[in-house]
Amino acid sequence: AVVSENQKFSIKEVFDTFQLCVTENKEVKIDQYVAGWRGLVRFLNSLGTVFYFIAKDAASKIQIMVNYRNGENGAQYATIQSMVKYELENDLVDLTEKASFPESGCRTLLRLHRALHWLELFLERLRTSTEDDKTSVMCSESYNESLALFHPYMIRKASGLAFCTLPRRYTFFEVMNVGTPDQVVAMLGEALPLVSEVYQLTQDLYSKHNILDIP
Ligand code: 1PW
Repeated sequence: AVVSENQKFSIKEVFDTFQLCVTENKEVKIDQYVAGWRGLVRFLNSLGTVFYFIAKDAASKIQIMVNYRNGENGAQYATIQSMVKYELENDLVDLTEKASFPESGCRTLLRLHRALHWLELFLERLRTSTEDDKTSVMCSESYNESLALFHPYMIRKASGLAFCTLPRRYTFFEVMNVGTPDQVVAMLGEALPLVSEVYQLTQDLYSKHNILDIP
């Protein structure tokens, strides 16, 4: 069925897309990964204008990946595994300092990958939270444990300010648009292992090739 653009967003679409990422031999498909991220950016944008700067960076990285997919070597970018192999074998990645390839696929995807870890930690907190827990606290705690470790002071500051504007838990659940709070929690319980698998497969791959620190 054709999904109309103005149909109301549901976070479930995001998780459905991430679920489609993993192939039978445990590779991660870039088209679906990027589609999952597109949904996340829509979600971030629906959280208000302060999230615009966060969404904007993710959106520009999504675009870089889409351009590779549509480019003449697009087939090499079918999965994260094939991309890593292709870019490393052809010396298309700046491994130690920024030089000739400031927008390599490996480097760009690594940024999204790190952000996905934040999302995973945050959603897990959200899932196990109770009514009075503050989304801003859950969000900044998970950020500090993950993505913040890679961000300079100014970005950490700005992110912290953005988190303060997050709606309270109940409203947040409404924006996710999957049903009652109980249904959201149940959905998160099903969806998180999927996000987690995608994260772990990517993490293992990057770790195996020793490219977790691409500048
Ligand atoms: C409500 C929970 C939502 C979680 C979604 C995660 C969105 C992640 C986007 C964070 C971006 C913050 C601002 C941008 C910083 C960039 O400098 C940074 N990008 C990321 C994704 O960390 C690093 O990219 P760069 O500067 O090395 O190209």
